[in-house]
Amino acid sequence: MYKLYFSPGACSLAIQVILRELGQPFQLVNKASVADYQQINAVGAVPALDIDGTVLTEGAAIILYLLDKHANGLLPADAGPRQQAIQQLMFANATMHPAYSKLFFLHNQLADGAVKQQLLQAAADQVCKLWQLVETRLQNQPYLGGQYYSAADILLAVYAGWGRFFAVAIHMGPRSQVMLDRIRALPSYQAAVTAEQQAT
Ligand SMILES: N[C@@H](CCC(=O)N[C@@H](CS)C(=O)NCC(=O)O)C(=O)O
Repeated sequence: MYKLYFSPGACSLAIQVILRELGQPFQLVNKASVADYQQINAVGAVPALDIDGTVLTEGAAIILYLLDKHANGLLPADAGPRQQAIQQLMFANATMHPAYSKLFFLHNQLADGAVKQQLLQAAADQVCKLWQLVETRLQNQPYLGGQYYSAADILLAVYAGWGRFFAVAIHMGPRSQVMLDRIRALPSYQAAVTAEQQAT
């Protein structure tokens, strides 16, 4: 059985949602409950997915592994749509996530004051530009990949919740809001949030 290492509200939530979408049983382990988590993932980050003693790390790699292994509608099989879905997944994981990570870094490292606020605003402006790209992408389709939601939409729904930690405005357009609301309303998403609360 899969064992998913998570931190509440972190990007590991998306992995849990995907495991539920795939109908796969798993055990949740809060990173905070592990004495030496670096033995699990030397980087120290979640998610990490233990498969019978073999640990996978890096969220996008874990997602691609799971979507290749289990039948699903989240990753198309045909080369063209598959490339697009992977591109959107990487946009979320390797572009949007690091943009939010800058906010966390500044928030944690800098003393409160004008400089901190200025840098947080600059980082938030970058995040807003990326949400504008999402909004443009959703001009003629409800989800990043088209008519159906994909792993990228699930990741974005998790990241979108992070803005509340910072005293800066992060604007998302109306189409993005609709997409995010739909993803957050998925039974898999709702169950994942509840499971994290119960496991914490
Ligand atoms: N490139 C990694 C980044 C993962 C990451 O930044 N995870 C955050 C939570 S969203 C984390 O664990 N941060 C705490 C830490 O790095 O110690 C991935 O995609 O899995």
